[in-house]
Amino acid sequence: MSSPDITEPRILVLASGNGSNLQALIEATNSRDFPGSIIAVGCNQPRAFALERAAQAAIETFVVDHTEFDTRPAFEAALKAHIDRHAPDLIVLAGFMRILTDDFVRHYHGKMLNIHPSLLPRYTGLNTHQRALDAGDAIHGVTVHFVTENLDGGPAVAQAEVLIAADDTVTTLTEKVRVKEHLLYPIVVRWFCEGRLHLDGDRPLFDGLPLETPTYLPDDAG
Ligand code: NHR
Ligand code: GAR
Repeated sequence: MSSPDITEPRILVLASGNGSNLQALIEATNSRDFPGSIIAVGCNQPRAFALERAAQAAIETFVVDHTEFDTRPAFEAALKAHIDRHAPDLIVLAGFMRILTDDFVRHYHGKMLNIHPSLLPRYTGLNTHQRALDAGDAIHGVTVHFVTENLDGGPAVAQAEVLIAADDTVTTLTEKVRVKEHLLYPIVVRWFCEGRLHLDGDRPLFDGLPLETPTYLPDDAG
């Protein structure tokens, strides 16, 4: 048995709800060859199921309830104190539902990833599945991107697509996209932990080379 690598990247996950993406990351990082570990999970919702998933996996948790703060900066100062106490190398937003201020995001520049349920730049913001259906799109999907001041507009790292069927509803489409999220996020987090993925200003680099187009996992379902 080899001893754990003390330089292993420290991953901190922020979530607000169910935490199925957190679960996928817990399972991936539990694999003995994963080059990083989840050292803490933070939530803004005291009742988020993500907290139970973390506790089940013996991962430290913290809650910063945004309703207890008068302003976004006050909420974020408390959040930042918790995050910095854990000294993470990477912050992973996994269904985290609070918009973050420019100052907060700049403080973690190049160290924060988000998974967004659309093929960005299409459908920034909320209700992405409904909007893709309303638009009559044939293809939908998910994007992992670096978080910047530009809401859902930070540099994309990877995307996975799903085909929209004529009988898809928000429920079925959400589920199809969720399956891809659980595949894609651990892959990108692994790249980051392996030191293959960097943000150079506003340009993502993969193995030191500009990542011009996001890696694309085609849908095999249709
Ligand atoms: N912050 C910055 N600066 N940049 C990004 O790219 C961010 C971010 C914070 C969160 C996730 C994002 C998504 O993937 C994310 C990306 C919440 C909202 C939102 O409107 C929008 C985008 C995202 C997350 N939140 C409402 C708010 O007032 C609250 C909504 C609710 O609680 O249900 O913060 O989609
Ligand atoms: C995921 O689909 C994620 O892409 C989306 O919320 C879901 C969280 O699910 N994120 C956003 O909409 C961010 N605004 P989970 O809690 O089961 O991982």
